[in-house]
Amino acid sequence: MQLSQLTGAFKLDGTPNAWEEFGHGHINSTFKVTTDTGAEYILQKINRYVFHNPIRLMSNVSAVTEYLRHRVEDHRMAMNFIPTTQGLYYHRDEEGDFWRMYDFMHGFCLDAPESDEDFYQSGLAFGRFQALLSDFPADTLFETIPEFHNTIDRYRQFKASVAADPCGRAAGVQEEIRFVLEHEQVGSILQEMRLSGELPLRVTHNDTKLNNVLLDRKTRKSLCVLDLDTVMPGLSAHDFGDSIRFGAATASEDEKDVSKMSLDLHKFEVYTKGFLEAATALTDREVEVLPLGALIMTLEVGLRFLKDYLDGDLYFKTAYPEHNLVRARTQLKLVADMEAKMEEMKRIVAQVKAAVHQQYLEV
Ligand code: GN1
Ligand code: MG
Repeated sequence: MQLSQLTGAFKLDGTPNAWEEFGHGHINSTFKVTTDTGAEYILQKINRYVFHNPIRLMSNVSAVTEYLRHRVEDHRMAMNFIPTTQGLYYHRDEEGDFWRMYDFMHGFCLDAPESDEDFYQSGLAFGRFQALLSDFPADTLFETIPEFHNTIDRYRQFKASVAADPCGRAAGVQEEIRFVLEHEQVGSILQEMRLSGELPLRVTHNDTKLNNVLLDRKTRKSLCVLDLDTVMPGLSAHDFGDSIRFGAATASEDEKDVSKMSLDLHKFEVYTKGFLEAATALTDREVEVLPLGALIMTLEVGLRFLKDYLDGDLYFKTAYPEHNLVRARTQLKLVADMEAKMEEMKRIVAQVKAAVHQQYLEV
């Protein structure tokens, strides 16, 4: 497939005269395209093995970005997708692959925070995303991955894998299985609150890691969040929780020495500050359950790694045979540490909330 053939389908400023592979994403194929007028774009092929319905995915992404674009003061704070000559936000090529284009965004992303300020900026970016979309009708969005954070369903699937034990691995991980099963009740709390309507359905990002935040090159302040493919209806506590699981941990997700894994309460506070300063539309109940969001997201991911280990490593890419088990153990260790620090997390959230409230009164 000639790239020039693809870019011809989109309404661009000028004629493309240069393109190169861009970034290091693991899901979509990405190219940077420049035209003879100097305009710069990103061209991306959507991975259809991961996303089964690219048309509905693009309808989510375009609806959300369009909504955001009308609510930000600087155009660099929202992605801008380019329509095709037919007025669509995707082009389907002869091989059935789906492509999209958007304006190239100047800035940079980090894989890990280099300072408290970086992590604070990440909290601000995801909090702002939450606030800007607080009036967007979340239930009009399509679930790009159905039942993604439905922990009740995740437990059902987990028990089925334990019972089937297709690789004969269950006997070797009894302690981990017991830990997961003992946490079923706490693991289901948010899903039950979602079902009862106690927590509102929000537009959630579902991949709230720092490397999805675009930072300004000069000021290093966060501009916007990228990678909107998993945007769908969900709970604000999930987005907060996944940022904490990943960014406020003292070790990486696949650290083999579990004794190195714990929750860094200072980092927890830094992120909470950014998130709550920006996510001004959350209800009191939503703010109250944020620490629970951190614990439940970590438990959910630990359960998914352990289930995948039992299934024979079908879902997550692994670099060595025990990789999923190692990941599961570090996540479960982090769950245990979060449980021990639950009261402190709650205290920090309440304190930050009061301080943010005070700031607003003083302005
Ligand atoms: C997967 O590949 P990545 O990092 O974008 C997974 C997340 C997990 C994460 C654990 C679509 O995300 O849910 O939290 O691995 N994404 C999907 O590292 O399943
Ligand atoms: Mg991702």
